[in-house]
Amino acid sequence: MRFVVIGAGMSGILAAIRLREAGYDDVVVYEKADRPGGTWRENTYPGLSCDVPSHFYSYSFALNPDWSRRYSPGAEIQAYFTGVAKRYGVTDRTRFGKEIVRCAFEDGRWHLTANDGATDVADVVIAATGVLHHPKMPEIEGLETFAGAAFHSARWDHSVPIDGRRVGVVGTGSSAVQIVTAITDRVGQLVLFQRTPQWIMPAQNPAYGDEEKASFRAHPEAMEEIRRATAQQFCDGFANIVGETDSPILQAMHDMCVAHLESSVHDPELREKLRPSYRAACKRLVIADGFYEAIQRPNARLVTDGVARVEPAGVRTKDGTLYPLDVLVLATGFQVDWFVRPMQVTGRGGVRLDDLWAHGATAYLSMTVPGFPNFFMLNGPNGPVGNFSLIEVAELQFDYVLKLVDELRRGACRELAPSAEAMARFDAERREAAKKTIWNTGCRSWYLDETGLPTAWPFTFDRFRNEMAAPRLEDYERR
Ligand code: N01
Repeated sequence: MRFVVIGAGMSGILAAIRLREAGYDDVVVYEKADRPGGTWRENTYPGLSCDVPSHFYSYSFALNPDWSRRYSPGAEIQAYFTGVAKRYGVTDRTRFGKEIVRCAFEDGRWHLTANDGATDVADVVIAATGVLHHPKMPEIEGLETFAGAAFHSARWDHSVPIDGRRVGVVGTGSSAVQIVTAITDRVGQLVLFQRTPQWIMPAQNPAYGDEEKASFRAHPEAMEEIRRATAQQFCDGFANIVGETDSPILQAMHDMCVAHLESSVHDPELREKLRPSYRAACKRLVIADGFYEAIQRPNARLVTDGVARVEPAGVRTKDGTLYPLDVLVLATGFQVDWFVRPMQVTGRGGVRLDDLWAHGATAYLSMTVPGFPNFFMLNGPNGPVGNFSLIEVAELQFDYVLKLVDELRRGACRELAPSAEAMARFDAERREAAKKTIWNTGCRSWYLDETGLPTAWPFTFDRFRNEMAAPRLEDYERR
């Protein structure tokens, strides 16, 4: 069987490694950029790090004794992925600079076309195209008229000097919080345009010393134990209780965020501007240290009046004030509902995935779609994306995919896709459960679809683990 993996980010690297381990030799990876790394290649903004502890945000088979901190910086994470890809031979099997733009199921196989016209044929496609990938540019009048430099947080322009200059940041998500924390003491003036305040959970981020690293190297089981214990903490402390909005744990989390705000911000007026009116963890919880200190520096200003438009000189807010700026950073998030798109995917009978997803992307157990045989998505729609290690999610998903693929290998069938009935049942249950989650308690966030319903895995993480342990073959149409 020939496999094509689309994307050489975290989950594409994983898929390529695991396929080889499972004895599948005909595996090729397509990557549109010139290097692996996915989101960690694209995001290079100052202050970038991962809010999942590094020993948990690592592949289970490639633990890293050299992580510098509990939450290591983005460049280190990118170097980790590049290193793993090289060490496991994924880089050699990747065709860089080739974006797959079309993927069509015809005559029982997948026919792929790249942006340069190159074609390929595969029996199985693993779409590892990422979630937080396509920048979402805000629709702000006059943005193109700005005389200074304006760029999205995921497209940081390092040729633009920021030291001593007037820098505006739009947004208050994880990206903006990290950027503001990192640059406020460097810039001349920092203006943060906040549409909605965020709850911020404090994070202790100690460095690992040389002795600790040496000990990790000598005793890898210590890293395994950290990974196991952190996973358990994340499950008990959040991923297992997203559907229990009256959980005392969620209340304790809320109280911690309130205490963080109240003990950190001294000016009562600023404090109230920074105080959200919704519950902690309704939006994706920001886990960070230093933001409140940064925003209280004399050269920082929090603006809550709402952006009216951008002018050549800066940003004008709805109250008529002009904030003159040299640089404008748009930390405005991602097109989280695109998944494999803009790639054109057509399944059996020429059905377009775009049409199927016209009112929101869905997938059976977040990986497969009826009518799209042998097409598996990692970190696809409706998966557990909230405050958890997506590596753990992708590893569990891939173990499941391998079990399905083994059905093909042993000749039980040639085509495998979920039944329409299984998809409908899963989706109905997911929708019902989504209404009862913490994400549905009165805030706007990237977790919500266009109707306002949370799209992420609404059940416990334990249930996800159980589902991934063994496919229910009766839910698949096998031909
Ligand atoms: O994006 P976001 P992000 N005018 O979508 C505002 C992961 N991540 O890049 O809240 C004004 O969270 C928008 O306002 P509002 C993590 O999963 C992780 O920060 O909608 N404002 C919001 O404040 C994270 O959740 C890490 O009212 C506008 C912000 O822009 C995800 O990536 C680090 C606007 C967008 O926030 C995305 O985070 C970074 C407009 N027109 C990212 N449009 C860590 O591991 C949007 N906004 C720490």
